[in-house]
Amino acid sequence: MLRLVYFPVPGRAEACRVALAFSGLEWEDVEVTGVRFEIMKNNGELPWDMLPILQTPEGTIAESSAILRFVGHDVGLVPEDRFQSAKVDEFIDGMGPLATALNTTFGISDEDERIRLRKELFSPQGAGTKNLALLQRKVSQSDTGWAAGTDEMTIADLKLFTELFALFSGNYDGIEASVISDYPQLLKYHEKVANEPRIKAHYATVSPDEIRWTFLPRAFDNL
Ligand SMILES: N[C@@H](CCC(=O)N[C@@H](CS)C(=O)NCC(=O)O)C(=O)O
Repeated sequence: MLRLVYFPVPGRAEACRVALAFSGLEWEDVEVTGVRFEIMKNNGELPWDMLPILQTPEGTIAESSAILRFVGHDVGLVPEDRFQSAKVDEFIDGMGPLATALNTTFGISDEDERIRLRKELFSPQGAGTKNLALLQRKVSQSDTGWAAGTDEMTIADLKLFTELFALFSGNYDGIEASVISDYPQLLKYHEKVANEPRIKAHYATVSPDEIRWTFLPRAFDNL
């Protein structure tokens, strides 16, 4: 039995959740509060003091990308070809700066300041804007339309799709959904992934007023 432990939001666990859902393996989606997180941290249950973690019969795996690679092998979302597999890893590692840019706003408890910082991130010179432009360039350069230029959808697509578009769900105050309308190639990519049959089936029961609305086909049509 596998147990994926994270907070009750998509965040860094969503790609792993999707891969686990595809896997047919027996697994449990364990959503914890901040209090429970602190208890787990103080008990030494978190290898790197952070979530998500995946608890397996052999021990705990931390780091969302490591978990994603671990599960991805079981579901055919990691190419067998070594070059393609390396390109998938390259893409996943290359997404790091976007997460880092946002991390600077997470610990800010002053709401006005947090919103100001996030708006700055997506201002013309902001780090968020720079990263969205870079990601748009990457997907535009892909011959196949999949993030890492692979023949089929991979874990790089699960990570890009869930982590990028979740930013515009309204869960992050100061980040407006309209930001993404400046990136037509990212919106095209959104439709490719959202309409991939396994992804579409996975989110089929999500309604437009739920936090995962950004993963639905045509989610951004009315911007
Ligand atoms: N590099 C890690 C980052 C994980 C991370 O930032 N986790 C955050 C939640 S999204 C966390 O546990 N924050 C609690 C804290 O830092 O106290 C990964 O990708 O798994």
